[in-house]
Amino acid sequence: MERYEVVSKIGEGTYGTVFKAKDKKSGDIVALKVVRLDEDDEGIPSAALREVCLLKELKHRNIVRLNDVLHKSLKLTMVFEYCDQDLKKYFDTCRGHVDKKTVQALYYQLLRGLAFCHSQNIFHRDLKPQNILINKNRELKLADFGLARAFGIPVRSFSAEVVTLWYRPPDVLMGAQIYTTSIDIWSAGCIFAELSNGGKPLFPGNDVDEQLKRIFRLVGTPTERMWPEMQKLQGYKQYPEISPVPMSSVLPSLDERGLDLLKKHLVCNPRYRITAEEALKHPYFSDLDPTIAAWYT
Ligand code: Z3R
Repeated sequence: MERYEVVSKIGEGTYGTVFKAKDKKSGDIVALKVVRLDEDDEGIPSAALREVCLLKELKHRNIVRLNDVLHKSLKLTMVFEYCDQDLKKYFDTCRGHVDKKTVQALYYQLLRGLAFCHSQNIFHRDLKPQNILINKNRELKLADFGLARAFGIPVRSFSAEVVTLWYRPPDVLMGAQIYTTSIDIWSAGCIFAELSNGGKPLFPGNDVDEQLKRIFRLVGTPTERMWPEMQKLQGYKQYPEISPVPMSSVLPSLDERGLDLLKKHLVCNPRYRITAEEALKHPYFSDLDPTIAAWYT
């Protein structure tokens, strides 16, 4: 740790505190994520440590680089590349409007990062604007990938902050235990809608019940025919039958292609949600900025 000089505290994440720091050896600015382990625990479970170390190999332009993992006494420190801001802060600075081309460029990068992780069988499970980072060159990077597998998703963050439900799919809200890449696709769809609405969240629920009601008010209550496994979920409850409303009623600035792409994310039955690979090929991206397309050639 002597190698890093803390510059400032960035914030409290789900698993630990994030600091901006300077690498004294290279002069580089980095982000340190410090996970403090419980005094009464034995230390870091070896499975968690192994998982985190595996993430060092997850190298992609749209994934925040994990350069190093340091484990000393009761602290686990992850050394990440530094990015200037997260998507939440970005929304605060853009005062309710993100232009169409920026929405497209950012969402394309988000899907690229997601497709890469999913191809490696790594899920995020807790994708939200606070763990989506943007650097000076308008490059988008996903943070905290794979950490849910290492540490689990807590109900409260370590700093007692309530974990948000806004980006959770209906299957997870109803207690589904089988996790697949489709979880991240639902969350990504919510973020795509939020980007298109200049930072206004799509489903800002305060508890599980309100969260599900907000979802069904837009996409309609799923029927048994659409999602036969729903009633077997441990948290299943019957909700009033509501018909879907057109997505355009809540997303006035998204064009037809964008609305079609979003609709393919927000499917209650996880089996029928679009994949990140498929989403990247959707006609919504047919007029993507060639500079961004060229990053991947
Ligand atoms: C790695 C993991 C989590 C985070 C990293 C890097 N950088 C973060 S969060 C960050 C957040 C801001 S600036 C950098 S903020 O000031 O926009 N909240």
